[in-house]
Amino acid sequence: MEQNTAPYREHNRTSLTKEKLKQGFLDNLYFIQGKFPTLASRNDYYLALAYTIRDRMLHRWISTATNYYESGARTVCYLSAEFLMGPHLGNNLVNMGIFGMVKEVVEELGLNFEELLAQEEEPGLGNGGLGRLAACFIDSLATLEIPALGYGIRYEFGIFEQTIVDGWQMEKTDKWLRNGNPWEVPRPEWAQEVRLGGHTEQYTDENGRLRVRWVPAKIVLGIPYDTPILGYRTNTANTLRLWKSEAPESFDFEVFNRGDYYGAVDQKVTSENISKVLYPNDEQLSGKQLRLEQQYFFVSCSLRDMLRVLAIQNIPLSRFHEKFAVQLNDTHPAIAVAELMRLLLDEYLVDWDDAWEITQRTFAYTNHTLLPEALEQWPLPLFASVLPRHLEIIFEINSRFLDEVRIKFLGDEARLARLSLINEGGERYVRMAHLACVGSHAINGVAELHSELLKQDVLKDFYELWPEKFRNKTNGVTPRRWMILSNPSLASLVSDRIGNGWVRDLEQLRQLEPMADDADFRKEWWDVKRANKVAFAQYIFKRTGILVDPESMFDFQVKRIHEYKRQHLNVLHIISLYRRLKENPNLEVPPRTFLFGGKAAPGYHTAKRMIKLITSVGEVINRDPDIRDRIKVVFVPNFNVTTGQKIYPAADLSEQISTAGKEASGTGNMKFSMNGALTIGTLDGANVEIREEVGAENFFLFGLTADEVYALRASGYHPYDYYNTNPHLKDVIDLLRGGSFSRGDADLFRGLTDGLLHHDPYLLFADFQSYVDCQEEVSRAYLDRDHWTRMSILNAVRSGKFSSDRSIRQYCEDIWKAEPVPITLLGQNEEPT
Ligand code: B1N
Repeated sequence: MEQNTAPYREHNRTSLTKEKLKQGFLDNLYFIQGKFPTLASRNDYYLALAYTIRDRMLHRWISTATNYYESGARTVCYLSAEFLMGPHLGNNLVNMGIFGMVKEVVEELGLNFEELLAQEEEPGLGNGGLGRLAACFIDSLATLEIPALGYGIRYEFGIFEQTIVDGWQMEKTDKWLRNGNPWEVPRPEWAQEVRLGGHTEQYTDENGRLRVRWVPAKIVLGIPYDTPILGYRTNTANTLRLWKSEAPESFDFEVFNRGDYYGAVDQKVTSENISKVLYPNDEQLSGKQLRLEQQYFFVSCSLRDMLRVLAIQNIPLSRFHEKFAVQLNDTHPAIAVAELMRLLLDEYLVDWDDAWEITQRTFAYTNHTLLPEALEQWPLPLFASVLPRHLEIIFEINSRFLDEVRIKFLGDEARLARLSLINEGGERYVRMAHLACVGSHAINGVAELHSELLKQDVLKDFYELWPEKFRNKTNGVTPRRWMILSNPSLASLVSDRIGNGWVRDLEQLRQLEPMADDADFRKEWWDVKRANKVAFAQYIFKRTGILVDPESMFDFQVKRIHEYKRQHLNVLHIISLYRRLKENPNLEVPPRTFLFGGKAAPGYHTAKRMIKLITSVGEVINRDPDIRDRIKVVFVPNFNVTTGQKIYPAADLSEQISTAGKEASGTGNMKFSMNGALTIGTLDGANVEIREEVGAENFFLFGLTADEVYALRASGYHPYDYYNTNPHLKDVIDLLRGGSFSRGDADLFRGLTDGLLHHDPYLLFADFQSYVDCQEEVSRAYLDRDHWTRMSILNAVRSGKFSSDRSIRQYCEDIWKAEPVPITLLGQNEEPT
């Protein structure tokens, strides 16, 4: 068929003049929504606008696909069980460079642009940092013009919506698809079949070779749903491909003909369950069969999809690893190692050694956590019942692997047991991190400290075996969403001075360093922050009914609620400050608003009680007439990408106070710093590198180091001694224990306080005094507005390292060996042939 798509470029639905945009918008309202302005709802308008923008993305998307097809380029496949994308509309406008124009168009039509943007339900297909990292990475891949696909699951219900009732977290299902999703295109023609359960059989093939056949108990279909991912002001539009599970037929005719109508429908329901809901556990393994099925489901669909592409491009199977670089985002997709082996061995009849070489050269693995409770292991019986053939393959991989270890470490039986893919201590488990390590050519942590600790601790034995596999790739975040889109006033202040080259090359922000000494610039900087705080204060009032003073310091801790992140340490300091203010009203401290946000896993009772602790302390302090104009405590409900976009620009202080050695990297810390917040933090995760970049004098450091934490634990940690010897700490704990923050109910926080007094696994008591002292330093610093603003500017302009563009460049050079493929738009210049 005719290849020339040039005529589409000036089409009503693609042209970028304001007139054509308006016309396109009204056409879409009429022809897609079936509405006329008199009857249209806000959602109709949002959808009409979204389709108008999507129409204008399609030419890049189709051109990108054509270019990749014709160049046969090496492609990065990012496999992730989570993609926390956030709303698409605003981001697409920014990346196309038409944000301002579209705003004008919408306003000229008499509509409220902000309202339409706010109408989009964010696709919350992730828990926290790991899922959001995947989203930042696919943004950077497109911006750097790297051929790439994100592969994941199209959960029908994303991360639950949090409401706060009587101070407690309540969960509501996230029905993000209820009003339709204009950004995705289903591709049923590329559906894949996935087998599950059943058993294996041996048979002899026509050449007399013994082979294995998997006889599954059920088959489900994976339907790909594609979403275009634009680069920032490039022609590239890559693809996020998410799989939805369906039953192969709407009726199982065999069952139906037996008269079992309900049984047939039942099978349909079970199949659809696989992609139904995101597991809301962050850093906690669930061990549920459905979770393993989800992981295998999307991995199998994705690998088969790659094989499909290989076939249509006529690339021989032996070059699979040259065509594709597949990144495993933590162990959630690690079953891919066994699945690619199975596909090659059983379905393509490749020899073991060749299959293994292809597999190892294809995969690379990113570890995201040192927490033992997050390391995925599957009980053997469960694994065997879902993936019987994969278990056999894993046993074979293990047996060959352990032979290699035996040669290298002759007679070291303990080491063999530690390295084995099977945990044999008591109940037997498949260790997914070990499978990922063995099946990959590169293994990386997500911040320098984390990568070092991996080598010393969790993956020590693998490091000693294969030191050459280990890398560090410090995380990053995309400045498109986290600066331009969320903080437009700061972005234009910056661009007014140094142009907009910084958006693709964040290190250019350093050109602004001298401006920290310019009083006029500092005033403008402060005014931007102040306006963002006013806007956020209004948002808080609308959401919680709490009035906060934009003059006060906005001190944020937003992230998943977890003991290791120590939101309760923050609360202990608040109580200590409250006490001191009651005792000494003349204490010279600046007014401060302590803000918290984050979700607790629904089954994590301690985390839920930490939320109740925050809201309870807030209730007392916010009502106390002596104090409420000096400090306030606010829990911002339902922290997600959308609320994050309002929070980071409004922050003065960023709380990054995890126990050293526990937070792999953190990425919120980077978003705060980029937006001019100062950090109070421990030497943990990427905090270490943030402090290095912004300068120790512009960072509030406290607490034990990872080495000191380790040594203290080894020498015996006795939290009770801190309570007995530190009267301030004792007062704080006693207030909690006495019921001062629970309307006299001494039991409400008993579990929390007893846990701290007797175990305190995250060393709050050991770090308490250092934290309180450091907070005093923060307060003093805030009183000197000029100096604070200087530090704020230096934080932002020295955060260039933390662009995800830098992370992705390093992955491309060091792990993926992937090169940019600039996209020629079809119908422009010469036609690709
Ligand atoms: O990954 C982020 C890091 O910045 C954070 O420090 C780290 O905590 C986070 C099981 C996880 N690690 N592990 C998870 C998420 C969901 C799940 O089911 C584990 N998340 C992290 C990005 O590197």
